[in-house]
Amino acid sequence: MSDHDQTGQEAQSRISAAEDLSALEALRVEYLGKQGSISGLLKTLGKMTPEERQEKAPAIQALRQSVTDAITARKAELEAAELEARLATETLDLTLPAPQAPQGSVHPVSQVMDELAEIFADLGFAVATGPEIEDDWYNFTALNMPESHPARAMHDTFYFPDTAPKGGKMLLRTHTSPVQVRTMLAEGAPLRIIAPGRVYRSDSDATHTPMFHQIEGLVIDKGIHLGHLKWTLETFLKAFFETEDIVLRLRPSYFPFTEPSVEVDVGFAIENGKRILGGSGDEAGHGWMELLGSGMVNRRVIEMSGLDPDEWQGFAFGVGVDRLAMLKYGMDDLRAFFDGDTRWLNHYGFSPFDQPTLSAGVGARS
Ligand code: 2NL
Repeated sequence: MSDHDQTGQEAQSRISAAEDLSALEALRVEYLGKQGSISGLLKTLGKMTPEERQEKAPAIQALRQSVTDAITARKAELEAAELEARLATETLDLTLPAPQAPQGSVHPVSQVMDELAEIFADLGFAVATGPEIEDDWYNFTALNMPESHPARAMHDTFYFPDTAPKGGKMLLRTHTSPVQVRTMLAEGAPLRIIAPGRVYRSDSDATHTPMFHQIEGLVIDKGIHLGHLKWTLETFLKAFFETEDIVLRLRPSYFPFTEPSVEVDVGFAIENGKRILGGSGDEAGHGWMELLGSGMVNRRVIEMSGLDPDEWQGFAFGVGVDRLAMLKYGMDDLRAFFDGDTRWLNHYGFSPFDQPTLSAGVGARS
C-alpha cells in the first residue's frame, strides 16, 4: 500500500469518527488547511519535473478529493444529527390552550352598527357614508332649514372659522341627513339607504356627549306612504330587539325635513324597577318611550336633492345608535361609551367572533 493510500485510509477513519462539527473542522485544517499535510503534498508538485508531476499528481489529487468528499459527507451527517437533537428538545404542543394575552373587544356601538347594517341589508338597504366636516348647505339648507331657520340654532352646531367653497359656513355635521342628500344628488331615485355615523353637537351632560352616533334611513320610490314607514320601523325594531312583542305608537310631530312628521314611541313594562320593551304602553304598569323620529320626506327636500317631488316620494327616520345600544344591552351611562376604560369594554364589549347574522341572532353573545 502506498503512503498516500495509507494517509487516505487513516483520514477516512478519523473523519467518520469525528464526534462533532468542531472536531471535524480541526481535521479539515489538519489535512486541507494552508499548513495541512495534503496541502503540503500538493505544494511538492511545483518542484517536480513535468514527467514526475504527471506520474505523482493523480494520486495526490485523488487523495485530496476523497478527503474533501469524506469531510463534506460527515459534515452533513453531523448537521442532520444536531438538527434532530434540537427538534427533539423544542417540541410545541399545539393542542394546549393559548396563553393568557391581552384581548381586544368590539365596542357596543360598533356591534350595534353591524347589527343595524345586517337587518337593513336584509330589507334591501345599502349603507351610505359621507364627510363628517360638511358645509351648511348639505347639513341645513337642503334639509329645508334656510339661513334664518330657528332649527339651526337648536342644533348646537360646531362651526369652523373657514368659509365653504360655495360661500357657506363649514361645520361638523349635526346629523347624517347630509349623507342622504349627497346620495340622492349622486345616484337619483329609486333609493333605499341607511346612513350610520358620528355626528356632533355642542352639548354635554349625563345624557348628551358632544360626539354621538346616529343612523338615518331613507326610502325614495313611487307611491311611498306612511304605511311603508310603519311596517319598516316595526320590522326593524322586532329584528333588533329580537322579539315579536314590540308595539309602536306614532305621534304627530315636527321636523323641517319631513311632512308630515311622526315621532315613534315603543311600549315598555317595568320589571324590578327596569324598563323592559314589549307590550302596549297603555296597559297598567306600562309606559311609552320615545325612540325615533321620522316622517314623509318634505317635497322641498326632494326638490333640493335633484328629484321631482310629483314623481318621487319617500320616508325617512333617524335614531341614536348609542341609545339603541343602551336599551338593548342595559348600559345606563352614555359618557362611559367614550371613556375608553378597558374594564367597561371587557364587561360590555363583544367578541370579534360574535358576527351578527339573521339566522343566529343579530345580538349573539359568547
Ligand atoms: C331625530 C329624527 C329624523 C330624518 C331624520 C331625513 C333625512 C332626509 C330627508 C328627510 Cl335626507 N328626513 N331624516 C327624518 C325624520 C327624523 O331624525 O330624532 N333626529 C335626531
